Amino acid sequence: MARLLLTTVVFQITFILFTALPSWAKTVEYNLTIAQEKVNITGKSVQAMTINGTIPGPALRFREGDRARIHVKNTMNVETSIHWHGLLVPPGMDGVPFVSFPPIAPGATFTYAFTLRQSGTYWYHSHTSLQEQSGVYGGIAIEPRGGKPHRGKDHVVVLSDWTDDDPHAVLRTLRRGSEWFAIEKGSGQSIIGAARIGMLGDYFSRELQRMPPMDIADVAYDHFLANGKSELTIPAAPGETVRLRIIDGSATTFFHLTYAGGPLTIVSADGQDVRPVKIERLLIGVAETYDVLVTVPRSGAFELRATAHDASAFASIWIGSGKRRAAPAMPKPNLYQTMGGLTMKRLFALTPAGTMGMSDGAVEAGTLDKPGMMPMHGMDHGKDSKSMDHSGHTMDHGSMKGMDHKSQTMDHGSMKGMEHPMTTAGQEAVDRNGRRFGTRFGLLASDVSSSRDIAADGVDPRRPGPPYDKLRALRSTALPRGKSVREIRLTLDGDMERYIWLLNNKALSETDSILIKKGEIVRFIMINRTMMHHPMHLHGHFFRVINGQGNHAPLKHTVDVEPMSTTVIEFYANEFGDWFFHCHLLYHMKAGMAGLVHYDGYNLYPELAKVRPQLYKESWYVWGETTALSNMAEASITLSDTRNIISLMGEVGWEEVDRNEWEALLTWDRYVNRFFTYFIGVDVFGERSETEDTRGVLGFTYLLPLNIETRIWADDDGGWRGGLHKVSDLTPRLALFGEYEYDSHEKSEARAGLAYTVSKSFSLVGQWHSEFDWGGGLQIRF
Ligand SMILES: [Cu+2]
Repeated sequence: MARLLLTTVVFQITFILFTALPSWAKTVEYNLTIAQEKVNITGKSVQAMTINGTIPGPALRFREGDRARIHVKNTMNVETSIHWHGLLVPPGMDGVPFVSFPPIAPGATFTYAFTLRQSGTYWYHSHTSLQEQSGVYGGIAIEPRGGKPHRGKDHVVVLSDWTDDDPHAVLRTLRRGSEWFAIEKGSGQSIIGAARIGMLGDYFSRELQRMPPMDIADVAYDHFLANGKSELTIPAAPGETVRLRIIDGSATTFFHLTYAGGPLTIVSADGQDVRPVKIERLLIGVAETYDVLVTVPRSGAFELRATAHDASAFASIWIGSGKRRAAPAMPKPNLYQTMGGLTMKRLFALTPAGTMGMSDGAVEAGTLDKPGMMPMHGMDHGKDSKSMDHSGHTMDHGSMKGMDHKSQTMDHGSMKGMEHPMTTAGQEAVDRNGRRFGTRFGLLASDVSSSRDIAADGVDPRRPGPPYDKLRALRSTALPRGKSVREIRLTLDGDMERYIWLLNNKALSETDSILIKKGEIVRFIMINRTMMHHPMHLHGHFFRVINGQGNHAPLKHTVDVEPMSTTVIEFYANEFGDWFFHCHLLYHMKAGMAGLVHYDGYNLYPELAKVRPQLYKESWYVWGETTALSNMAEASITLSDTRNIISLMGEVGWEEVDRNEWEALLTWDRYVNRFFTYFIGVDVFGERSETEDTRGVLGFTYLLPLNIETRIWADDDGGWRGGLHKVSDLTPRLALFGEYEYDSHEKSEARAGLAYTVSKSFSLVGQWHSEFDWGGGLQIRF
């Protein structure tokens, strides 16, 4: 009773503080105007989106306790929004279209008003479509109440990634499964590339396990930026220590930070002070912020280098002036690294949408509790395989045994199967600019993934994972006792080739809300079953990251869930409302890796309720290709969303046959997972202008070990067809392909050939066909 009374009193005081506007609190106003305009970042003028005419927008400065009034004016011809990333605001001020409010219409102005309940480094960005990639982001710095102001001695540094391409074109390129970005940034994997560094065994082991080639970043960028520039200078005198408020405002890029003048001292993470910790290499995830102290040891300009996670390029922040001293270069990631041995179970493990051979049965919190890439030996025994509850997600077992230590073990040393020779010799130069390989046509010119200076992520200390185990909150972050605990298990799933990204195997469009109740402790157990990092962000809350620091677990708003690992977070549910929860890789979020956290009993005002369904709208993507050869021609067009793939394919051949033979196939596939789809369709074929037959077909596709695609169908004439298809990359640009098809009505058909990728849209193709003989020509993709 006494505790209850005390709690009430504390809440009352807090309430008064935040609502009564004490005399020292002031109102701080900003006007932000979002506009479409041309910018020139790479030497080429392209359409972008700016805030008050710049990218990034202005850094907003406040003091804790201030009242913010921010007028956001939309001068564009599309809707927009601004979300205050990491700020504790009322649900209506959070700025997520259809979740917190209806979007800001073209020509409209929306005024955000909220009291700053916190201090620290945060940022803001558009939460509409892909606008963040176009430039709609900026930094926020909030001085602590009563504390000494940092102003003048601190610098907001917003890191970001830049592409001259329209972000929608970027996403379409990803959705069609194009390997172009990998070629452009040099991360394409190939048989000859693997052989070059003696990792053919790993290459085929991966193929055998039906895994796609791993990559660390999805998109090839033109530039990486610090406050909108690839080189930034921060003044500092010799011996001076400066505080950098580093914000990763990228759409998809993690950065490794290295400093020429010694270690970095982390003093704050995601705006929350932590016990100062010195670190040589800091991996900052998308949407995270770190305040770091750097000292200029003597006269000169010392480089703080922000190298993109895939080591494709970097941005430089020069601290001080005079002679330039470069920061240590990052080795490239070893992408050929596979994990663990082969078992029959792993060969055929059917994961719902995972790119890895981990079955649902093996998904137990704890079995994967190692950060970074880990051997998968532990995943094979699907002992006590409870099938996952896909419907409700909620698991109300108050038993939390083992929770507090399982996810703490960060045993980087014990990773078997990772001891591949790693050459440390000859650091190969990394350019400051991205995309260096799009125009290099040498056989292996673009193959830096098999360069000499490579290191395994999270295992080699030169490429560390995020520093979470070292973060310790200054004050206890223990949650109130005696509350009921709700455990919510979330698998992070994806299909790299179709580029769909899911939570609990569902895209946002397919989900119900994640239901929680005010006053309970909510624990998210996030199990990443993909080979990519996912920086998961919960709006409206800080959560504790269970990291081995007990009561001093750090508070964060965004946490990287590393490939094939589990991360546990927990928070006291005390921010009544609806809040977005999603992967902060922009294209992952857009592709479906998001959910809505709903407080039981929270009601929407009618205007918002009316537009809420738009949150769940699916996007369709369309692409096509046509191949014109000397002996035959082919064309296809594909229309697809998360679960549907509608495609029309046609081919016609004229060599070695008396009359032109043609076939057209229209199919509608339902995607179940990366390994299995089923379809219905119509197959029409004939000679010249005559149709020989039209058959209805019903069938499925299945992915075999070695990534061999099979397709089997039955037709309404009582026959069937079965085919095998395989593509192997000899070099990143040169692919060998083969196909064999058996048809019960007629003879079988086979083809094989080589395709050389010239650019994003063109390939040279030479192929042999069992009916139409040899031919060569061009493929065009659109
Ligand atoms: Cu993601």
